[in-house]
Amino acid sequence: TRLILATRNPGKITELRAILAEAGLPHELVGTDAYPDVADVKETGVTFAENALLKAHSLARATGLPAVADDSGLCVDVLGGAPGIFSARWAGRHGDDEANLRLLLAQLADIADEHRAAHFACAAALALPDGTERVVEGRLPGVLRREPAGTGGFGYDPILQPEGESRTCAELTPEEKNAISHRGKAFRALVPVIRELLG
Ligand code: ITT
Repeated sequence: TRLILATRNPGKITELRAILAEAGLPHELVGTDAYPDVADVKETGVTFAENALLKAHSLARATGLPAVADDSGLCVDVLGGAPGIFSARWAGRHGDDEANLRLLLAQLADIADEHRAAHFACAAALALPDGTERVVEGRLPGVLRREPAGTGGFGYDPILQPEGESRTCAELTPEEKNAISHRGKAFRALVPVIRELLG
C-alpha cells in the first residue's frame, strides 16, 4: 500500500523510506508534493503530539491514504521547555534558522554550563482515513553550546551537543545523526505501529 508523509522536505522522506526498507515494510512512501491540491493544515495544537496528529488526520482525510506526520523542536530545560512547538519561528519568521539560533543563544547568555540541558523532541503520528490514530515520540538529550559549531544538519543542530558526544549535531554525519536523533527514534518507533495497523 501507499503511505503518505506530511512534509515537503525531501530529507525527511528519504530518512523514513530508508527506515521502512530496513524493517522490510513493503509500503511505498510519497511526500505531500505528490498531492499538490492538498492544503497544509494549521498547527493549532499545544504539544508536538497534537500537531503531528492534526497533520496526519488532515492528510489522511484529504487523500484517502494512511498518513504519517511529524512535529519536532528544541526544548530547553531552563526555559521551561521553550522554544518547543515554536522552534521554527522563535525569532518571528517561520524557518529563519539563523535568527532563531542567535536569539536563543542571546537568551541563554547568562546561563552557566551546568544549566544548559536541552533536548530535541519529535512526535510521529499515523492516521488512517477511518480516523484510527497512533502517536509515538523520540528524544535526543544534550547540552547547548555558547557558540555554533559545524555546518551539517539544520535549525539548532550547531548548538546542541548530544549527551556522550564531544561534537554538535551539525558536526555529525547524516548517518550518525539519524542513528541517535529524535526523528530517527520516532520514525523507528512507528515501524511496529505501521505493521500493526497496515500489515
Ligand atoms: P516540515 O516542513 O516537515 O513541517 P519544519 O522544518 O517546518 O518541517 P519541523 O517540525 O521539522 O518543522 O521542525 C521544527 C523546528 O524545530 C525546525 O525549524 C528547527 O528549528 C527545529 N528542529 C527540529 N528538528 C531539528 C533537528 O533535527 N535539528 C535541528 N533543529 C531541529
